[in-house]
Amino acid sequence: MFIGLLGKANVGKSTFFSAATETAVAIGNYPFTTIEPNVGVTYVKTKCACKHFGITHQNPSCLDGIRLVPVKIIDVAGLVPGAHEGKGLGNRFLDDARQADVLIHVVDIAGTTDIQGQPVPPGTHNPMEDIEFVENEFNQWFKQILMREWQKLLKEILQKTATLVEGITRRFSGLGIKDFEVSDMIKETGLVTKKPTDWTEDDILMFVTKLRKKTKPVLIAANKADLCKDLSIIEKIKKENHVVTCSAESELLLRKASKANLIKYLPGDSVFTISNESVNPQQKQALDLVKNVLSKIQTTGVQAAINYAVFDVLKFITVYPVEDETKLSNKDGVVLPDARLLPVGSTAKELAATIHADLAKGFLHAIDAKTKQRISGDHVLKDGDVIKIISSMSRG
Ligand SMILES: Nc1nc2c(ncn2[C@@H]2O[C@H](COP(=O)(O)OP(=O)(O)OP(=O)(O)O)[C@@H](O)[C@H]2O)c(=O)[nH]1
Ligand SMILES: [Mg+2]
Repeated sequence: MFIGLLGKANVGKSTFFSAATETAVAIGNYPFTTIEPNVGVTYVKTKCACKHFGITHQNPSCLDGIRLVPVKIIDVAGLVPGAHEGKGLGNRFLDDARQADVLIHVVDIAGTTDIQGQPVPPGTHNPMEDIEFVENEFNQWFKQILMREWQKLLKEILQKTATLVEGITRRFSGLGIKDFEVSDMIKETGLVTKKPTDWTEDDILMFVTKLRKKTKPVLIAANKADLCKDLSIIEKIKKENHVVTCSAESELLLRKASKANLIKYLPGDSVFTISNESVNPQQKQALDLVKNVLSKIQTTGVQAAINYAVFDVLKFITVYPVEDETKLSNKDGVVLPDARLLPVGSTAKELAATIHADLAKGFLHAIDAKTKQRISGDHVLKDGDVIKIISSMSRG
């Protein structure tokens, strides 16, 4: 599970990253503050399985029944139009984010930066232009991967050393794209009836655009919403995209204040309380500003975006492997020690494989701790399942 941040230069990607991971990174109101990628860990929030059993347990990942599950996140260099031709920092950002399962496209919804990422007065720039050009750069990057190898690929097909599906899949293997996804897309686009030698450049662009949308889904984080005078633009974007309204800067401030024990705040909450008498007037003023932002957009949207990307866009589920289905624990007696994010449709055997290859190899059956029923390897798991794997081979 891997989230990539994507977007125009100077829109707040690193601010989002810093808030989400609680790590300090370079942030600046000018384009190309970030050059080398920042990699970190953030958490999705979900209901812990302890709720189902009505138990309490000591686990730093479970806060009053809310489970925090770690997810890797990467912040990369920003984009400007023409990145695929080398403008700005070029499209190295995509090389850095190519393994991402889902992308959060950070957009300056308040229009405070021009198309090159230079600061301008709020409302001066139309964010719709940014959404369009960033998507276009993303598509062009996909297209280049295929175009630069197209003649070689045609030769392989002619010499029967590879099929069309094999040839395309190999070119996209660095992006984690599977052969069935390529094959499905060739059918879906109708290109299955056209000889590869007859595919035009437009056919290739159409094909990769659809493949990109399917394999690298995007959630738009409508950021800098605190500066946005007319939030109705978000409703328009929602008609064709997954969108979450955000103020990464507000989240960063709340997380820092919470870390400094000035406030009580849980990421994703719509309220916070000042818990420390020693808050100085400047801090109080900053916190009051954030309070105003929350009254306008409910939550800062950072936690909501991470959850939405994993659970709504990717449709992942959370499953709890245990070694003792009665005590719901591992061998050391730790209750619900582990929570795993899996694609919807994952089976008990696939869960075993995420723990250890040997567990899957020697898989005999599994036990659903909620129902105490024995389940087979191809049993499809549900969100919140607590599972014990029985295998003839132990892990490691
Ligand atoms: N008002 C407001 N400002 C924000 C928000 N998020 C980021 N900023 C500001 O926007 C500027 C750019 O932030 P960065 O996080 O460096 O942006 P970036 O997209 O990583 O920029 P590059 O690395 O240059 O592409 C900084 O001045 C941030 O303080 C927000 O939600 N609201
Ligand atoms: Mg940055």
